Amino acid sequence: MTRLTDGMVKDIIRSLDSANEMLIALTGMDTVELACDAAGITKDMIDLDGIKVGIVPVTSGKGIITKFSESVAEIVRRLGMEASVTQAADVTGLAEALSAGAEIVFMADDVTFMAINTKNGRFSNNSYCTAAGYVSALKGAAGGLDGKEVLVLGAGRVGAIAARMMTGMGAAVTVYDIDEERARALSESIPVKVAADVNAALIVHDLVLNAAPGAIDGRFVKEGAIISSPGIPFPFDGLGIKRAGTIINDPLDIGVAVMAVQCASFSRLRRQDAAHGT
Ligand code: PYL
Repeated sequence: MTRLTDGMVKDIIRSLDSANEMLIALTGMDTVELACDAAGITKDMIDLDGIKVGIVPVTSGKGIITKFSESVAEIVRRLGMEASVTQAADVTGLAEALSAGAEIVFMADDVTFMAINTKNGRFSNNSYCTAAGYVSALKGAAGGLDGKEVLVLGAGRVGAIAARMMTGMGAAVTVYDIDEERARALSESIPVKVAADVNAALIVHDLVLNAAPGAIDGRFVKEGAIISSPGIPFPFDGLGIKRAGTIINDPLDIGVAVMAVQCASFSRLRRQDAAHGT
């Protein structure tokens, strides 16, 4: 997982409105609808208003990323929840959030980013939720994935989860990873094909979920391709942007929104029977 930097995070808050507009235009869903879809519920099944959320800065490893916690808080506020960043960091910050009655607590070190439901201890993970969010975005932009061919770039945490989800939705998934062994290992646990050459695979796929850290050579992006590409750094050159029909990308928004909705669903669902697979 590529670690965010201060520079990548500094503009998130001011770009949230346009990111939401982009989502509606490209997928037909706003951030709340997409987050619910990814969490396996519908908006009418949950009341997000006023849920108390604490975001606790964590100083371990490479330390605090400027405005990371504030960005998470703002993304969560836009879902209707009442989010605040604790004054203290680490364990003292966790104690502060719990004492303030937080129903959900967000914390991230350099390896794991999670949202914990304090009512029952269940938790959401950023890798799972980012994969689910970007699968929902691709599904929305493509008008469904059942019976469609999808290329997944990267068989790491996000790519492997996304590949598993999309095969479960009836997509014919091909996976490429720079470490072919990792792609092969995945193909032994789920019915995916393995691509040996990234450019040969890109040029024949209309639907792509990019969960790899490297840059993409725009010359091989198929004309009009729909590309769902979480995270940072933004991997497309000018030619890639020109050739693609749709590129869905953000540094943090979708993953955090799915975490918040999924974590809230662990204690707030109106109708337990209707929830399907989260
Ligand atoms: C959650 C992001 C998405 C991509 N990479 C992940 C990352 O950068 N993780 C590190 C987050 C560190 C946060 C720091 C703080 O400010 O509390 N511990």
